[in-house]
Amino acid sequence: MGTSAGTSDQIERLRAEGLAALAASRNESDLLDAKGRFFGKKGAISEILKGIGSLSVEERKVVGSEANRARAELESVFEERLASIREQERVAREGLDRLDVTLPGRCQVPGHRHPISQTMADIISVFRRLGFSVQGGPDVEKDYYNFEALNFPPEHPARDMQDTFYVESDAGDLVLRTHTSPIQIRTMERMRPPVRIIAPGAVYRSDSDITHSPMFHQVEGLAVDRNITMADLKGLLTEFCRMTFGPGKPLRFRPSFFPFTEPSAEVDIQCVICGGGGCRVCKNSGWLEILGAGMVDPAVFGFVDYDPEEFSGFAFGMGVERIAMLRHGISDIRLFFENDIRFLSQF
Ligand code: FA5
Repeated sequence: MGTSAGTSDQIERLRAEGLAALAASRNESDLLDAKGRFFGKKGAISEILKGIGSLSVEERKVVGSEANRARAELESVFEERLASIREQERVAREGLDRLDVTLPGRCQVPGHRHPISQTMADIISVFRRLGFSVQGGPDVEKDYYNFEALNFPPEHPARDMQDTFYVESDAGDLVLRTHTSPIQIRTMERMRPPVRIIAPGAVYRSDSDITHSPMFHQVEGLAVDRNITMADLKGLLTEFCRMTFGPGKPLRFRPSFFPFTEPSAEVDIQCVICGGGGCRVCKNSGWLEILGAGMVDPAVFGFVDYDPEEFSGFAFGMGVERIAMLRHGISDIRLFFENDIRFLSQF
């Protein structure tokens, strides 16, 4: 061993290296390794203490106290680091494995049908009880069924009221159907009178505000037989409203125009949001339009080879969202499609 000054420098260097090794340790074994090298039983500082006997009494005091101080400091940093590494490991381990049996369970909230599906099912059930069967058709429809066979000639302005997505294809022009009325044609092509059908489904238009959605649902109705009159239509729709909304909800028939019915009507129900006094939803009119209807135009019978001298019929197409809004007092149609669970779970 050299002079005490040289040994002091050596102790200082070992202390600094020891501290750095402890600070760099990432786990218990790194810590033990540092301890072994610098201040464990056979560590460099302990070796210095072992060789202290060869120094003078004065030197022994200085070196002894410096080496002991360095070793004590390293010991205490070692203990701190060991405790903190063990704590980190415990948190990591328990975060994954610990089972706290006192925690409340996570239950699966049972789902249920969307309010529009519920309303649709209820409408279908009412018409089934009234003797109607259910028909379907494609959402992507031929222009022929959506417009032409319903007596909308090409370029007819009535097409503008039902603007939609058009797809040109080799199979002829296709549209996302704008109403469920094409199912009238598809049904009459397949069936001879008497016909009593409803046709529920999604429809698509370039529309969007608090009472209009770009995708919405309709239920179409069609009855064709001998001697069917407008009185049958009025009676059926009045009964439908009584069964759906309960007695005493006023209905209003307004003259209207559809290319495929003559005469045509739009049917309104008194606004249930404001009770008829006028509000944002009914645009201050006190009434909400729920459906279009009319007597099947003889020109439509021409497309499906029914004899208009022999048969007559009525048809209607109702908006399912409007009916759901009225039943539940909902003032904005967009709520149905935002998928906010707080809204949907109320039904
Ligand atoms: C029609 O769609 C006709 N096909 C109805 C019809 C059928 C008439 C059979 C005669 C014979 P209209 O465009 O008015 O008509 O729509 C019918 C109903 O759908 C409306 O009364 C309304 O309740 C609903 N509706 C229309 N556009 C929207 C929309 N963008 N969002 C939500 N509901 C709508």
